[in-house]
Amino acid sequence: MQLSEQQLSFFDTFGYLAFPELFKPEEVSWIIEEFEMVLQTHGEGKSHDGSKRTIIVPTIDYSAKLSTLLDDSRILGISSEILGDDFNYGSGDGNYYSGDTGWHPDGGYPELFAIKLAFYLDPLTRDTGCLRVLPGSHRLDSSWRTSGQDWNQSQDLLGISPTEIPGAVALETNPGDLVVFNHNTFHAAFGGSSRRRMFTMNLHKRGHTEEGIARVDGYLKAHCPVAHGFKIGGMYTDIILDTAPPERLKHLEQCHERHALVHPNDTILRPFPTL
Ligand SMILES: O=C(O)CCC(=O)C(=O)O
Repeated sequence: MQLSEQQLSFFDTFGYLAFPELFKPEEVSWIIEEFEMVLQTHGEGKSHDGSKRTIIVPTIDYSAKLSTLLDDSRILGISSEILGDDFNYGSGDGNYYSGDTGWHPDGGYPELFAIKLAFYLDPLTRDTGCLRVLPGSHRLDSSWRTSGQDWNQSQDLLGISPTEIPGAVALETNPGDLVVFNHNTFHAAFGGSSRRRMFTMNLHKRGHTEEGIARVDGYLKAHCPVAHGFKIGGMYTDIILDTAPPERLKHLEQCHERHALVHPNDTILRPFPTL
């Protein structure tokens, strides 16, 4: 799948893109089934009572079938066009969200480095917890950032609710839609249920220079499973590695290797499958 020049410009200008109905209903069925298996079997899904968010990192890595999302021509097309075809898969989380998520970015990189692919598994509207973004906030020199405002304090500071920030966009979604955003883009969700299902795939540029590799290492310090408190013995599970066709391995190689250097005490050394 190729992105048009307009889509690439839109992403560059606003820091997000939405892909309605990217996955067919029959695909959505198995995606939800596998997601539930991961949350219930590997995560704390069984004890989710809605009082707080239940999260697991990673998510697709625990399912051979969900791992194939990393081989999917639509995902590969979108991600390669934005990040280059040697992008790294930087893990991802699976959630039963509960309640609001305030405005925040996932990073503050000086140029495009990392994106999040977000799969929401329930129909969501602006009033029931859909993702919202502040378009253009991925740019460090945008007024969203330079103003120094804490957009979560808008009621006190500006007399408006954080749900009513002018210019914010509510990305209403149905299962099967995909939302992609730059890690720098401010995002939030308001009014959701106490069991809002969502998982992500985080992807970033492969490091080719000393500076690029240092940025990958910095990413691993903040975003890999162990950085979120999930000690799985490395960057990835055996499932995602051992079921990988050669093309997928390209996206796993660098983080697998760098994880052992960045988190030596939390890496159980295992051979990387041969490319
Ligand atoms: O859907 C949400 O509540 C927000 C998701 C989010 O903040 C994230 O994935 O970084």
